[in-house]
Amino acid sequence: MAGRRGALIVLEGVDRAGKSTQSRKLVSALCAAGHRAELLRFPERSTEIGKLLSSYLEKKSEVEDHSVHLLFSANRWEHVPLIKEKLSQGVTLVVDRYAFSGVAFTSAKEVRLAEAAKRGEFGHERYENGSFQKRALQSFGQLMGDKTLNWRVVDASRSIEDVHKEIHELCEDTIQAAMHRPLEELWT
Ligand code: 2DT
Ligand code: MG
Repeated sequence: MAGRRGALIVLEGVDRAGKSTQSRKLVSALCAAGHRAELLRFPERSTEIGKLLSSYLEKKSEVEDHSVHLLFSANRWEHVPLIKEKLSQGVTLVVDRYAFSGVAFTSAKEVRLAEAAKRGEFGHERYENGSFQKRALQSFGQLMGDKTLNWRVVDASRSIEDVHKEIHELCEDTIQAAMHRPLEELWT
């Protein structure tokens, strides 16, 4: 069908919510159902910018807070031409984190100094601790106030299969709806 485009599906949430597992399963299920679907993730650590981010996240290097925020943003922008091309070709993209993680994780830093004094770090990577994730979750809640985006909240405490079934059903609807919306709306 002419003009038929793919949907941009973003999975957001705190660390260990199951986004990566669900993203992979979703792409497989959509492809099995006859859609063209591909997986993307951010940060995408394979590019030059992505390598800087990976090193920062693994605590192998230090980057000033504003600068690292811009590097995360640049890491998405360097993929926007590819994203637009795929969507316009009719490929549905399932994205494991996008700009909402950028806002949520940077804003969660703003009260870090006071909290960090009280709590120990217990993750391997930067940001992997309970108090930081809690603030990021609060920020995701605020971002969901934007009703121009089609947010759906999925209860990730259930089994992998139950969560997958719900996400897959939601995405089938989204793919149908996306076909009737022009691509330009995504970047205005
Ligand atoms: P993964 O564990 O999903 O690889 O993420 N992050 C992510 C930011 O701080 N800003 C961003 O713009 C993005 C996309 C969230 C690694 C960490 O990177 C954080 C967790
Ligand atoms: Mg992680």
